[in-house]
Amino acid sequence: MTDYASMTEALIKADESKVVGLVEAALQDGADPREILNTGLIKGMDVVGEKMESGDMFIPEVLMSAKCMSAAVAIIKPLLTESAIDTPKKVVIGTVKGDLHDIGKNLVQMMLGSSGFEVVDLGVDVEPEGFLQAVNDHNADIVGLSALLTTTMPMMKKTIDVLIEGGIRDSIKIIVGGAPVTQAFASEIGADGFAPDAGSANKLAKTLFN
Ligand code: B1M
Repeated sequence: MTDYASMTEALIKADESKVVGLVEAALQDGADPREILNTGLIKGMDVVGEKMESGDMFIPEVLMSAKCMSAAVAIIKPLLTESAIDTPKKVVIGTVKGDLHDIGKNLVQMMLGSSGFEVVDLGVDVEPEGFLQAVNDHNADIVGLSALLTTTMPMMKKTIDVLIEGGIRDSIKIIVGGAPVTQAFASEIGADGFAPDAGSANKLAKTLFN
C-alpha cells in the first residue's frame, strides 16, 4: 500500500532523498505512475503554493520543493506511456515571456510526449516571436502556452496576435493553461482550447485533431 501522505509531506519539507525513495518504493509496489503524480506529488505542490501564499514558506524553500518535484517527475516520466496516437503531431510549448514557472508546463509536455506527440519545449520566458519562429522551424501543428502569473496572462494574447501577424494562425491549434487561466480567458484571447491540468491538456490536444 503506497504511502502517499508521507510522499506529499516529504515534498513539502523538500526532503529530496525521501521523496525519491518513496516514489521508487511506490513503483516497486506496482503503483500507477499517474496516481503517484496526482495523489502524492501534485497534491504536495498545492500545499506548497498555499503555504507560499500565507507566508508560511519563502521562495528558497519553494524552490527546494520544486527541485524535489522535478527529481520525482524525472523518475516517473519514462513510465507515463500511453497508446501512441496514429499520426504524430508536433507541439511547440513554452511559458510565455516574463514568466519563469515551468513545473506545470513540463508536466504538460511530458504527458504529450509520452502519448505520441512530438514535443519541442522552448522553456520559460519565451518571446511571442520565439513561438512564431519555432512553429515555422518545426512545422508545428499545436502551440501550447503556459502562464502562472496574472501579470503574464496578457502575454498569451500578445503571442496569439504575433502568430496571426505571422500568417500561420489558421494552420495551427493553440492551447493555453496555467493556474490563473480559465476557459473564458482562453475564448476571449482566441485560443482553440484550455486545459486545467496536464492530463486534460493531453486529451484536448488529441480531441483537436479528431
Ligand atoms: Co511562483 N507564484 N512566483 N514561483 N509559484 C505562484 C504561481 C503563485 C500563485 C503563488 C502564490 O502567491 N500563491 C503566485 C502568482 C499569483 C498571481 O499571479 N495571481 C506566484 C508568484 C507571485 C511568484 C513571484 C512573482 C514571487 C516573487 O518573486 N515575489 C515569482 C515570479 C517569477 C516569474 O515568473 N517572473 C515567482 C517565482 C516562483 C519560483 C521561481 C520560486 C517557483 C517556480 C519554479 C519553477 O517553476 N521552476 C514558484 C512556484 C513553485 C510557485 C507555486 C508555489 C507552484 C507552481 C507549481 O509548480 N505548481 C505557485 C502556487 C501554486 O500554483 N499553487 C506559485 C505545480 C504545477 C504542477 O501546477 O503550474 O499550475 P501548475 O500546472 C498545472 C496546470 O496549471 C496546468 O497543468 C499543470 C499540471 O497539471 N498547466 C497547463 C500549466 N501549464 C499549462 C499549459 C497548458 C495546459 C495546462 O497548455 C499548453
